[in-house]
Amino acid sequence: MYFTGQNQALKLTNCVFENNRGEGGDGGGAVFVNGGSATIINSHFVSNTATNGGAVCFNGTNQQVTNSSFVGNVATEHGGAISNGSATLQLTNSSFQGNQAPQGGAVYSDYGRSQLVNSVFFNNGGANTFVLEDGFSPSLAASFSVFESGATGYSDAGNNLLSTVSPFVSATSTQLRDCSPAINTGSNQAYSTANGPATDLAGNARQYNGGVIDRGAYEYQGNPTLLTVSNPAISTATVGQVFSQPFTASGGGSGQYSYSVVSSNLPTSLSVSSAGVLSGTPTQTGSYSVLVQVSDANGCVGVASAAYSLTVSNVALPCGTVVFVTQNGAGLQNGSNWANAFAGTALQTAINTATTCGAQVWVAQGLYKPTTGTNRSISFVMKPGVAIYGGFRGTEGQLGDRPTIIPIADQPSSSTLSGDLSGDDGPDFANNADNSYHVIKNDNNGLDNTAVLDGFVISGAMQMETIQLMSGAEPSTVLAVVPA
Ligand SMILES: [Ca+2]
Ligand SMILES: [Ca+2]
Repeated sequence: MYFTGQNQALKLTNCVFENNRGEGGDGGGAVFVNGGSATIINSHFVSNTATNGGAVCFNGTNQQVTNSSFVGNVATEHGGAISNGSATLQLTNSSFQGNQAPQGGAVYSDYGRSQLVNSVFFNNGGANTFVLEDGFSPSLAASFSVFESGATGYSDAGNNLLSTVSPFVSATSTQLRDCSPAINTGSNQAYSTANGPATDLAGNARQYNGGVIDRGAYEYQGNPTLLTVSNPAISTATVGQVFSQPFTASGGGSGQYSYSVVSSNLPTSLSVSSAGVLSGTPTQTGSYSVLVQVSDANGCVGVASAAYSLTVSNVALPCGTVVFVTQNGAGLQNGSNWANAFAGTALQTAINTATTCGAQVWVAQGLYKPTTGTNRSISFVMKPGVAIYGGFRGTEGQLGDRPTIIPIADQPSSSTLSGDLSGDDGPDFANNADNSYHVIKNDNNGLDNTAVLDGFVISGAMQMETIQLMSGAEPSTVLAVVPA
């Protein structure tokens, strides 16, 4: 069908366009609107082919497509289902499946501005689903719609869903399957604003039992079997203690649930089993999150409505507890003894873990740096009430068992705090440009003589700066080399 005419309008309703072909430079395998405004309602476009706009090519002013379905249309250049060069295109409650084009499997815009609402797209080319031509400021804003995972080219105007499995009953129909995420998740208000008709593409009432409208061209007739996942109620864990909490699925079709992780920053010590249990013995503190999905034997998938958050903390230590650190760490790396010492990269964590009521941090011989990265501004920070002792062999049971510390010989058993972050310092302090400004920096952090550093070699700090020396009430500015 070809339609042109400035300030003229066309309305198509209850039509099927099947196996039409439009060849040549412009396009529209089924419908070519070359000027004017078209309204397409409750229509079905199947297996049409064109150069641009396998089913429909819009060039004109204001276009509307509502309750319509596009399946298996092909463009040899742009827009497998629709090529839009019109001023505005409002797509409401429409479904797109298996449309193909080199650019824009579902919709291509060369300068058109499109709005999608309550619509469903699956298997239209993933990242190629929507293509907007650069340089003509086209736009394509979507809300209350469903896309296959990986679809790009649209701007998210809110309430969109991604699906890894088809929301449709088959590859050739855009009817919704019984567990489709499109069921009862549309916007009644948006449909009303678009003046949508009272019946869907199949002639059924658009709001089944008067409820929430579905996304797509068809309203599901019945009660859906949606799968959902609930996160565990407990959201805290302790370093070194066994943790086990289940995710809980409900709904869906038949068969056994199988759980998997959508996204996660969990440490390797914690994992989610296919039975939906998050378990393990955490070895480090931190805040973690994991988003879990569940599938059933019918291939229905439900994703938790939000990621599960887990905070892992150290057990609160009694006063006077010793926290142990070795260069490589050991065991659970929670600092409880030499066999479970914190790693050297967690020395600051160990200091932070120590309670301020007479705690000690025992550090074995080895090399310790303020950061494993390159930030020269990071330094070790001491803490009031915490004594930090170095020079241990890593086996001692008493403070007095340490090897004799002889500072003047510069050789205790060498727990070295080094600012040489790259490990490349040479003779005459060569290669110091990467070194920490301060290996230890206590900047007005409330220390008193209960904060002790005992038995360390401190080396490799590199800082030239102007500081203000506090001298009574009269600060004076001097240039000084600030020590490590
Ligand atoms: Ca519904
Ligand atoms: Ca260096």
